[in-house]
Amino acid sequence: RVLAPGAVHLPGWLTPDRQRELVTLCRAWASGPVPMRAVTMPNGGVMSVKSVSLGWHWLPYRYSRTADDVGGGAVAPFPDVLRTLGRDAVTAACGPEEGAAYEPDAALVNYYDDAAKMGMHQDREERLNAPVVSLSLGSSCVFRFGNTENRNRPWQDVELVSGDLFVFSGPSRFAYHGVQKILPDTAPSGIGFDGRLNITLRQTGLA
Ligand code: MD3
Ligand code: FE
Repeated sequence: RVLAPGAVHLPGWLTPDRQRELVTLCRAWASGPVPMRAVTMPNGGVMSVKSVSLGWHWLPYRYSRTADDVGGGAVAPFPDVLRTLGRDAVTAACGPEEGAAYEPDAALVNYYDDAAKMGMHQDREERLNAPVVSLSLGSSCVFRFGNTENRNRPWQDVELVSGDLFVFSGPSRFAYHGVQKILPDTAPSGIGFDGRLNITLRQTGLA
């Protein structure tokens, strides 16, 4: 379950009930003040993943309080349910002291259809090295966990399944990572949507 120091995978951490509850919440967040949309990168490329942010609006290489690429409206506040879930997740993966200290203030909800992928990247927009919490819902994927030096080998490919928790902290916080492929028809029955959702929680260090 420990892929590398600070990279902890807890399969099936979310109960089926909790998974369905989060899917319902994602549905509401996806139609909030900032609609779920594909982000356009500075080079003009459009991501195949669709995303919506809570707390802070993620754009390539920065966070803002307003959705500057989609009308400039205010971003929905970071919900208490995710603050509690984040602390429970970090407690489960890292222990109670780290869990109690965790103050996530941004959530990024990513939606993958069966063709979507995410290239190898680092998450460096945050000013702190607090843990990143990742929760997977729906179809499974092949997640590629790389090294902290570059986007090349060595890496480890891990299947992330609906209900899995992954926490990235300490020496793994700035590792390169990506989603290689979605595995069609792997969602648990009754999940209520097609494709894959991933919720990441972050502590930005911004005020
Ligand atoms: C490892 N999302 O939103 S979650 C992202 O499944 C992102 O949607 C992927 O990468 C997804 O930036 C992977 C797992 C993840 C998230 C953040 C990390 C792994 C990480 C930060 C540091 C190291
Ligand atoms: Fe990432």
